[in-house]
Amino acid sequence: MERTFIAIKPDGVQRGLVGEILQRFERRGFKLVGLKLMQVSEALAQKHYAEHKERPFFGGLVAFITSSPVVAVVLEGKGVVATARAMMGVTNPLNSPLGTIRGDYGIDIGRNIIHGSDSLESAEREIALWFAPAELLEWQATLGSWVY
Ligand code: FUP
Repeated sequence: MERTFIAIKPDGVQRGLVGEILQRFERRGFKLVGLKLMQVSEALAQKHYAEHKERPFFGGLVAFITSSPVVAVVLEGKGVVATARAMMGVTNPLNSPLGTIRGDYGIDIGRNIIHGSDSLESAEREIALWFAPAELLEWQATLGSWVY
């Protein structure tokens, strides 16, 4: 089953949006397979955002993501990479439709609340970067499910 990596950034954690954001994904039908509150190291931040290392905002981005705890999440489900991105909105919250996470809760591109993998390849890379294999749980809902 497809998996994606999500991070609720320091602004999302500090503003008390963790429960709200996780609830949206859970209600959509996606399954939590990894979840942890963590302090991001400089090294992890630089690896995660390596594609942006020549951009002028790189230093600020690394400083922001390492500034206070982040909630790291792995979600599983049909089409989860693209659907989680659609649920987040676009990079700039001001251009994100109402009803999306960034569109409902953000106004600044540098404080856009959430990260989500942008492709299957990114998801694979980011999950391996942020989680040890033993932190990803295989489990079945014992009450059965009407999602599938
Ligand atoms: P996204 O995939 O939507 O998270 O966006 P990007 O990978 O393009 O950018 C990563 C992060 O860099 C964004 F979440 C916010 C930040 N950023 C800026 O601060 N300024 C920019 O002009 C572009 C991105």
